[in-house]
Amino acid sequence: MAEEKGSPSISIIVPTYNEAKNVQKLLRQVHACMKGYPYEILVMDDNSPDKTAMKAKELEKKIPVRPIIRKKDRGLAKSVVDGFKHARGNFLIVMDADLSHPPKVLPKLIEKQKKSKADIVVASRLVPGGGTENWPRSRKLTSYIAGVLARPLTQIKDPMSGFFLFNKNVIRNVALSPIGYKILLEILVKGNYKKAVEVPFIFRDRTAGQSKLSIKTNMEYLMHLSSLYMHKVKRLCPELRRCHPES
Ligand SMILES: Nc1nc2c(ncn2[C@@H]2O[C@H](COP(=O)(O)OP(=O)(O)OP(=O)(O)O)[C@@H](O)[C@H]2O)c(=O)[nH]1
Ligand SMILES: [Mg+2]
Repeated sequence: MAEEKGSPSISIIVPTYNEAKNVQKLLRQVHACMKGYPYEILVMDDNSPDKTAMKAKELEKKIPVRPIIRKKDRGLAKSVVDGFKHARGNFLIVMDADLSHPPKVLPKLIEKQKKSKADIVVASRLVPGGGTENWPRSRKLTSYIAGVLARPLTQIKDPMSGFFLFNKNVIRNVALSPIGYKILLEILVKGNYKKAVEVPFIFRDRTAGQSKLSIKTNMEYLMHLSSLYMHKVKRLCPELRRCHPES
């Protein structure tokens, strides 16, 4: 990826599974919103049967997109972490493919980082101006409970967001062991950074394709949460770390 003078390069990482109906629309919108920024998009596809990666590849000549097909160790957070390894940018952005994360927020994340010099900028549903559109009460409740359970781990109001930007140095030499969906929470708990900030955005429900959220996702979240609490406790108690140095 060509790097323009004075401005860092950005890698946008998009995990996909069966997003053939959304991926080209997303790529076009991202490209329009990223005008003037040196960037690349990595479509991290878990070998979708609907050929999402092929759809992305069709735009390769017009848009700086690299579709990467993954056949092993599938999963949302795992594919995102794999994307971190392939990324060439100094700043990494993670966003969903289903247009729930509006591409017009991308420049806001980038400009906020430049202004605040934050290491992490989270697109947040839970700061003034942010929110969700058309969520049923059950989903609001699950999301609320998930947020409450994570509160002691971070100051960030929306650590469940799947839409965020961070400096690659934050995860340098950090062993990420993602389970399920919530990779931002793991980065906030394990990463090396001084400043994390939030910018508001409205999460819109997908209009095409299907959600991959399931009961299993919620169970995985609880497992993930307990391992992050253990990590935090060991950081605070060196004695425990000496007994269990592996984590
Ligand atoms: N690579 C990969 N991507 C996935 C996997 N599961 C989901 N994704 C992608 O991760 C993003 C978020 O998944 P969604 O199913 O939209 O989850 P959600 O946004 O929490 O739920 P909805 O509001 O129902 O859309 C989308 O871009 C999906 O295509 C997976 O197992 N592997
Ligand atoms: Mg979605």
